Amino acid sequence: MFVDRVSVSIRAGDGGDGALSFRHEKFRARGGPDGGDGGHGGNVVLRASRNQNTLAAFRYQKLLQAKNGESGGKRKRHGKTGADLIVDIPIGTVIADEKGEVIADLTQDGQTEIIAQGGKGGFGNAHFTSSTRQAPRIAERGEAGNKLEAVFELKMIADVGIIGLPNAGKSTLLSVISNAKPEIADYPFTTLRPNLGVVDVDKKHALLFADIPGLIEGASQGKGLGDEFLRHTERTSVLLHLIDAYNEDIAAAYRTIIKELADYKVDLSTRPEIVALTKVEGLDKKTLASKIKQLKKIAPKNTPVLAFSSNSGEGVKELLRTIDKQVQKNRAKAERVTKTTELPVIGIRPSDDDWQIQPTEGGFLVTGQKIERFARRTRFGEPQSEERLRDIIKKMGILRQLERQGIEPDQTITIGQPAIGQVEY
Ligand SMILES: Nc1nc2c(ncn2[C@@H]2O[C@H](COP(=O)(O)OP(=O)(O)OP(=O)(O)O)[C@@H](O)[C@H]2O)c(=O)[nH]1
Ligand SMILES: [Mg+2]
Repeated sequence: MFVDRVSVSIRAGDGGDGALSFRHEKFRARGGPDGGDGGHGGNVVLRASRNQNTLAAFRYQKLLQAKNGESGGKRKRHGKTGADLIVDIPIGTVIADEKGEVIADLTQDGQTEIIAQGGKGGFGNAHFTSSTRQAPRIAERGEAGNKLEAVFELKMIADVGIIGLPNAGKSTLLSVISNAKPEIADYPFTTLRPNLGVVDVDKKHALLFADIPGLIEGASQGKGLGDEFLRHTERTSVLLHLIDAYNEDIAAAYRTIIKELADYKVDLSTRPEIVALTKVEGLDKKTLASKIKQLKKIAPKNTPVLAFSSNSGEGVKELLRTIDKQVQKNRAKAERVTKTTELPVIGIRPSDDDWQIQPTEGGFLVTGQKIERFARRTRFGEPQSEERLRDIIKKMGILRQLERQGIEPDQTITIGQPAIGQVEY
């Protein structure tokens, strides 16, 4: 199991401001209010996709930002809604907030989750006309979109484990079929830690390959680099066993690895395997055919035995096709066995409507998601806007509580910490 972990900044779009404007009419000094509403900000949406296998993309794209809504205009013109940002992530990605609390856990292909909500657009003053208020000077500010610092974590299980003796050409294969750039050299134990690579089999799907450090005889007793790395292949669908075609005794090479697989703490020698000879670009057909025949004899029945060259590219496509077929077959089998999927863990967030009050020097401090949201939409200093906020404070039942706690006529109500704004009681 590999753990891929990235931290990502997430910014939903801000809502556009509502417009404050009055109609201009030819024969009237001042027409009615016609300020349009601001557009809503876009959401940041995560979507689980089977086409994504790693979080590698987020090492380069650390900021996920949806579009802001546009401001409203004259003549009741609505501001344009900000587009959502839809981000594909691998199935099985767990998303946590800065405190480490899990906020989403995407377990199924196509499942989506709004991870950051766009801010609502502010109402323009046209919205606030009423029989008693014919020239409203209230226009709301757009709400800020949600912002958060998130950690994406993916526990990855490779589909294919590339194994073999040192120098077999494992890393070279990974480098030609995937986006990985492993170190390659003509001495043993070049690879000291597994390399991962995503291989696009076709436009629709990709496979995750793990290039495992070379094994030698006695690896299970700690020889060479030991066999600890085989743990990464415990749950792979297929083992791709590579053998250097120029090895003097390919049968012995094959058996050495199989023995080490058998001696690993769980017997891996019975796992589905594909055997492939490497570096075959210079071999004549006859020699190659006899080598393949030799391996077919000793490998378990129905084990595909192929040959390819990373240098010339011959046989690579067919190898990938064979691997893909095997992976799909084994996956289908595995799915039938483990139908008991775990329940997704979704963090419980406090209700938006909650609010708290506490006394301050000149009055009271009110905090809470919803009330703070309204405060952010308010243009402080505009009497009518403040009046409206006071109305909301009353409607939410906050005022009653303030009165119970003994708010005095000359005191102020501060909203948010740090303060977003203040209104008089
Ligand atoms: N001629 C030829 N040489 C190859 C081919 N593939 C790999 N090689 C060479 O074989 C040597 C070993 O390749 P690596 O990919 O590093 O082998 P490895 O199996 O990853 O080796 P370790 O990491 O040490 O276990 C390098 O010198 C490669 O250039 C091939 O298709 N043809
Ligand atoms: Mg290597």
